[in-house]
Amino acid sequence: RQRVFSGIQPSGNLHIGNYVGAIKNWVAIQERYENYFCIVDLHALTVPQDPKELRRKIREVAAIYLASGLDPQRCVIFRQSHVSAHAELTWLLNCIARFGELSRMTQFKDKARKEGTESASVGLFDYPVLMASDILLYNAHLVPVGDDQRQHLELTRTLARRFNNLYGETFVVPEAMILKTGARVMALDAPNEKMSKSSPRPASYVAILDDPDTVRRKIRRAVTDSGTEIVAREDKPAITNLLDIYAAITGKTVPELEEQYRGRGYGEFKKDLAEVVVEALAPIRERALELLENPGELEELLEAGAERARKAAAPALHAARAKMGLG
Ligand code: AQP
Repeated sequence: RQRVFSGIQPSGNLHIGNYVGAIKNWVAIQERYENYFCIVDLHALTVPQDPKELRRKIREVAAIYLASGLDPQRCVIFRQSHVSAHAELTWLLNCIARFGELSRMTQFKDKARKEGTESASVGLFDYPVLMASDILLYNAHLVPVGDDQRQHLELTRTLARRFNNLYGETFVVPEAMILKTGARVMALDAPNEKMSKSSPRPASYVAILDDPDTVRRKIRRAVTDSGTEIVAREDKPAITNLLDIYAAITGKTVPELEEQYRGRGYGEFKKDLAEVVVEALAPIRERALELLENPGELEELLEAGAERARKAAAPALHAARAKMGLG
C-alpha cells in the first residue's frame, strides 16, 4: 500500500483552514493508504513558544486529530520530537541542501520579515529540510497539504532526487496531494492574507475549538466586498473566500452555491455559512474537549504511535547513513 505522511504544527489555534486544507482530507483518505499523521512539534520551535503552552497545544492537536475522525487503528498518530530519526535525517539532508534554495522559500521570507530577518532562528530557515526529513523517512508517496506547502514539497522532491543521484536510489520521490477547494483559506478580516493559526488577530480565523456563538460572530463580522452579488471573482476576494469555505465544508461546488444564492444578500449568505461551519465543527469540538479531560490516555496513544513510527522510520535513516559513509 502507498504511504501518506502529513502533519500540523502545534503552534496556535487550529482553524478551519487547517481543517479543510488538511485534516478533513486525511480522514477521507485514511482507508486507502498506510498513514502517518504527525504533530510537528519540532517545527513549532522555529518561532518562540512558551513551553507550558506548547505542551498543552500538542495534546490539543492530538485531540483534534482523533475528534475529527482519524482512527489510530488505521493511522500512526505521533509527535515528531519523540522519533529522533527526524532530527538525525535533517542533519544529513542539511549537508546536501543549498543555502540559495532555502533562501528562496517564501514562507521563510514572510515569517522572517515579521520577526526581522537578522533575528529569525536558524531553525526557521531550516524548516523545509526538517519537513523533507519527515516525509522521506517514511518513504511517503503522497503528501496531502494545503496550497501554501507546495513550494516546500517541491524542495522535498529536489532533495530526494539529489540524494538518490549522489548516493544511489534511496528515497521515494513524493507527490503533493492538493485539493481544488479549501486548499488556501484566507483570513476573514483580510482576504489577501492566508488564514494563519499564529495570527495575533483572533477575528482572522475560525478556530476548530471556537464555541458556536464565537463561530457565528466571527463569520457575521467577516469582511465582504463592495456590491451585492455572491460570486467568486478576482475583484471579490472576500466573497470568493467565503464561497470556497462553504464549498469545502459541504462538498457543493462554487457554481452550485452561486446559483443557490443568486439574488440573495450577503447577510443571509453569511448566516447560512455560519450554520454550516457550526454544524461541521460542533461535534469535533465536543469530542476533543472530552478527550482533553483525559490527558493520560492521549499521552499513551501518542507513545504507542511513536513506537510504531520509530520502527517505520529506522530503515530509511539507516540506509541514508550507510550510503553517506557513516555507520
Ligand atoms: N489557510 C489555509 N488554508 C488551507 N490549508 C492551510 N493549512 C494551513 N493554513 C491553511 C494547511 O494546514 C496544514 C498544517 O499547517 P502547518 O501547521 O504546517 O502550518 P502552516 O501552514 O504554517 O499553518 P498556519 O495555520 O499558517 O500556521 P502558522 O501560523 O503557525 O504558520 C498544512 O497542510 C497546511 O497546508
